[in-house]
Amino acid sequence: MTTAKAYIKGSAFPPLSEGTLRLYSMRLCPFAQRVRLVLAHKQINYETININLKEKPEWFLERNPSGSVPVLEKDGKIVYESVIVCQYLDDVYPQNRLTPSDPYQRAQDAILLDYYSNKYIPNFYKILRDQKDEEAKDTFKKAVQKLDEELKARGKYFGGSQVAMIDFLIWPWIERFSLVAAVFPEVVLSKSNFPRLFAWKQNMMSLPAVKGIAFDAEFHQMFFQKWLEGSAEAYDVGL
Ligand code: GSH
Repeated sequence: MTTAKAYIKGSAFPPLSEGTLRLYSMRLCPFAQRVRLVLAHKQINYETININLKEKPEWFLERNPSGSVPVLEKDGKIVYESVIVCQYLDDVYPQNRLTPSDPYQRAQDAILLDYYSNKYIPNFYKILRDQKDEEAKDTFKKAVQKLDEELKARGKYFGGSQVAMIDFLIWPWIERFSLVAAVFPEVVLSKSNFPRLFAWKQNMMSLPAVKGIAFDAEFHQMFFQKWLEGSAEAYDVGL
């Protein structure tokens, strides 16, 4: 749920009923968004408990000692780390399967995800923190080019003709792309700069799972500003 206020340190544990699947999340967290996309795509019912990540409730830290969202809980079983949670959901709820059955394709997707996790995501944040970080900008631009290039061989989606897990794992930082483009205009995600990635973005935005939970650029900007300032208010922005 994107309209529920975050639970903060000292708040009582919200009772969890038997058989209910619960996601500990944060409304603007891109890692949690990966899980929300998979849940939406697979049409799985769940409840959301948003967490104030500046002042975390004790019961949240008991569930994931590293203190990060997303965390999944059901009937005493707890799973965290976004990629692991997404994979777990695809294994437990086989409808609308997202993981390729071909081991070679799975390996190719894992290689792309590894590249994305090491070259794109960290530099995305480095650029936002320091617009003059030329090394970050250079690596980030190469990563965007690489995504565009990959789509030449892969097709409409990174998953080929159908959306796959790799698409949902990549999506959240493309939804937030305008944050970086605003300070690094060379990478504006236009049809002329990165035609395939641009088309992919349009294709993704037409999917019900993506449409249902996307925030617009202004909203991301509003959250990001407060987050950079280290404000505890970031987590309830817009509510
Ligand atoms: N590797 C983790 C994953 O993939 O789930 C990263 C998750 C992550 O960094 N989540 C952020 C978080 O919980 C919010 S977007 N930060 C709070 C903290 O680490 O203290």
